[in-house]
Amino acid sequence: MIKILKFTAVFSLLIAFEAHAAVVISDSWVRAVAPGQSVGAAYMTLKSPKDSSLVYIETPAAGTVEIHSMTMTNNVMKMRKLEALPLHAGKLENLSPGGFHLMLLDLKGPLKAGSKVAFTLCFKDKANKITHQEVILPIKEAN
Ligand SMILES: [Cu+2]
Repeated sequence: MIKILKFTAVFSLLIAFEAHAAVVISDSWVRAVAPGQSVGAAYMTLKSPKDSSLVYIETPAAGTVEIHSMTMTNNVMKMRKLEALPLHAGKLENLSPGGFHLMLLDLKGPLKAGSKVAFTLCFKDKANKITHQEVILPIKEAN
């Protein structure tokens, strides 16, 4: 079963983590997935105040989350797994359809538009310090 947080829980999570928020996360969403499918994708824009990398992602909605890039070679779409997504200080890094994305593998259930999914993002800075950030992503139909 996918863990769906109610509005009140979302609100208190936002307040609890705001003080530690190092990376600004915006335009974040999860693509709705029909029942029976085991793979999904999540998108967001990340802006880190300092050089760091997105190194690990976790969600109760999926068994594994991978960072993927997507490229077109001879009209063939290719996805590649990245060990980390580098973030440059003050620059927007866009994860969007057709480009970088978070690949959700081994989905625990259908992802229904209108619901929400919690994610934990782990960032590593140049001094190898790891920080975690919680985000709640809305599930939307791709358009
Ligand atoms: Cu992918």
